Formats: sequence, C-alpha cells, structure tokens
Amino acid sequence: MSGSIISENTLQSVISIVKEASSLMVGKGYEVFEKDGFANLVTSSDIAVQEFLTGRLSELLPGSGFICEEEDFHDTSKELIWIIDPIDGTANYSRGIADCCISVALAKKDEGPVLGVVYSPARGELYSAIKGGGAFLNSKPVHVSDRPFENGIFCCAMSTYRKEFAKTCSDIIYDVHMQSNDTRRWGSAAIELCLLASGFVELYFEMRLQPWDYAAGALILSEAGGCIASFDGKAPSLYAPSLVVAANTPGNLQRLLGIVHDHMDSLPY
Ligand code: 2AM
Ligand code: CA
Repeated sequence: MSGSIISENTLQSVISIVKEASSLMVGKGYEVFEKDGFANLVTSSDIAVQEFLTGRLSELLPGSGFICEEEDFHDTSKELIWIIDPIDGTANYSRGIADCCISVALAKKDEGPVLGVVYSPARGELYSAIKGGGAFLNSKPVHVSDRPFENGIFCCAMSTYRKEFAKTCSDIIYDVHMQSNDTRRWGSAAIELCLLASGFVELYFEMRLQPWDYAAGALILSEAGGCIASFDGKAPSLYAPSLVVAANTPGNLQRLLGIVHDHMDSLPY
C-alpha cells in the first residue's frame, strides 16, 4: 500500500471497473476504422471501453486527470493521472487473436505509476500491482525469472508506425537474437511486459512506445523484481513517446541497452 488514496480497496475497485469494461470488448460486434494511415487501427470497442473507463474512474477518484490513447483525452494538470490504453493490441483484437488487453495505470505526478492493471479477457489473465505491494497474476504473486541473457526469450517489434526506424530495429533484434535463446512479437506491449514480470520471458525492446502502452506494465514489472528503462537508462517518460528496454535483471538490462547503443548514438525522434 502506498499513501492513503492508493489502497488495496482502490485496486479492487479498479479491477472491478476494468472487468466490467471488458464486457464491451467480448461477445459484441464492432466497427474497424483507420487513423493516421493504414497501419494504425481503432475499433468502436476501443472508443466504448475508453468512455466507460474515464467515466467510472473519474467517479472513483474525483479530480483525477487522464492520458488516454483514443480521441486526445489528455489532462495532465492533476496530481493523480490515469494512463489508459482501452485496447492494447487492437490489430490482434480486430483479427480475433487473443493477445489484447485493457491497460490502466494510476500515476502520481511526481512519483510515476502507483497502481497498474492489465486485463486480457481472451487470455484469462489479470495482472495487477500497487507500488510497494508486489505484482500479481490472477491474485497469485508473480516474479521475474533468473534466466541469464543467453537463455532469455526476447520480445520486440519492428516499429510498426514509424517504418523509417525498422532497419535499426532489425539490426538490434538480430544482435540480441544471436546472443539469446529466441525472439517473439506478441503485438501487445502491455501483455509482453507482464509476461516478463511473470517469468515467462526475459528481454524486451521497442523503439518507440506511447506511455499508455507501458505505464501499467512498467509498474507490474518493477513490482515483480524486473527493470525497465528508456534510451538514457532512466525510467521511460509518462508524458512522451519513449524507447523502452526491459529485462529480468539489472545486468541483462545493461547488456540489452549496450546493444541498443551499439546501433544508435541518440534517439532518432
Ligand atoms: P495498440 O494496439 O494499442 O496500438 C507496440 O508494439 C504497440 O503497437 C502494441 O502495444 C500495439 O498497441 C501496437 N501494435 C502491435 N501490432 C500492431 C499492428 N500489426 N498494427 C498496428 N499496431 C500494432
Ligand atoms: Ca490501443
């Protein structure tokens, strides 16, 4: 438990709200739209889940602000800010692939994420954490694995929206792939960070993620004993896009970041 507002009760309320919101994802028809080009999809479910969550979460914590993926719903002036991806893995969702989830973080302005919930109804997985209270998968505590880099499974992506960075991504991915066990691309950053938190995989890299992709997953991972950083080795920003590396141990994180730095002197955006 951290502070008086972020209690186990708050977490349980957020979990109930997120589960209720998921009924807008499952068992219903939906429309698919393109936004900012053919690679970037949004469905009517993304919009419906976001509207439901913003309504219910502002009732839960009156006066809190929001950073959400859809429809520029941004208000970062408040002390407590909800960072929401109504559906992370929309491309998977729109094809009926199970690897998609609702991602909700609550951040304190000067402290970063203090609560995180990632719920994938189709996978039957609910990950949660409160800062200082450990991380859980379906109410059972989870922890990162202790596998060395060489035995690590590496999650990554090729910069879906900004294809101009794909060649650099592929060079980084090749180097990590050659030094580790194998490579995966699930299509939901939040789920991948939670799989790292739960000890299923060990290494993670994406060139450019948005705060709603990683805010909840970052807290769940840290609370599970893992580490996450941006290009400069510091915590990824909650207010701007970030390169994200994550790993099960500080040593593996530094080695991964070293490979990233071998291919980039500075961030290309
Ligand atoms: P999104 O579904 O919320 O947009 C980083 O890999 C992020 O890119 C994912 O968390 C997912 O976030 C998005 N993504 C994954 N696969 C994608 C695809 N095939 N097309 C578009 N966006 C994708
Ligand atoms: Ca999304």
